[in-house]
Amino acid sequence: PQGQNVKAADPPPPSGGPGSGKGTQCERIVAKYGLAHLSSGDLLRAEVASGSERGNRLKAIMESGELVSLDIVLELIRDAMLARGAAGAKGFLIDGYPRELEQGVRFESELVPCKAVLFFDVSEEAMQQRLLKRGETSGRVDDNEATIRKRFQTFQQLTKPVIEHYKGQGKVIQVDASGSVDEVFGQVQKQLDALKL
Ligand code: B4P
Repeated sequence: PQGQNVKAADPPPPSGGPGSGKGTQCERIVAKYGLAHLSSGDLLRAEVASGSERGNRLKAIMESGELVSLDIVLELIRDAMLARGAAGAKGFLIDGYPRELEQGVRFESELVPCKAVLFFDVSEEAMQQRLLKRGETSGRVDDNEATIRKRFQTFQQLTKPVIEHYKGQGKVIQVDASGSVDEVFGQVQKQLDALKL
């Protein structure tokens, strides 16, 4: 399999609907636990910002609220893990991935098994409010009402089954993400401390 030389410790990939606060929590987690943070969304946005032809195609897909192709995301993540692993990362926190079951299956068979999956659970109403608030200043092509609706559908159809899959393996750490950033991080710390990363 490709990428067998990724040697760093198993990643706990965070999941959660769009606007659940995963990116926000990841920043705090890496600061405390010394993991390398890779966000599939950030990697994709960097590709878009490069102005490449592939980036332009990705931008259109992200604007529509759908998922970009499996192979492109896996390749971006693999390259980033190899780069960060070579730089001595002790483990990876992979943010926004896997977003469909096949992504998780291929990640674990081609790269490395994951240790845990963080799921930030919060209502669609709260997620929508957060995303619309961010949209006032973010300039992101997907922080608008129509795209947010589509992102929620994508989450229900494709990403929810990922959580069920990992629940079946006993790997899901579920966090109530309805509170403030500090309250949510308090719960995250309790759970991650128990994992002894
Ligand atoms: P992402 O970049 O993952 O976007 P996101 O779901 O909005 O999460 P993000 O981490 O940015 O926001 P957060 O919830 O922390 O994906 C964007 C698009 O890229 C996807 O739609 C898809 O097209 C593509 N993509 C990404 N990964 C992919 C993959 N694996 N496969 C295929 N396609 C992929 O924060 C949202 C807002 O809430 C922020 O403004 C934050 O400040 C606020 N907030 C956070 N916590 C809060 C709290 N506790 N209280 C109040 N506000 C809070």
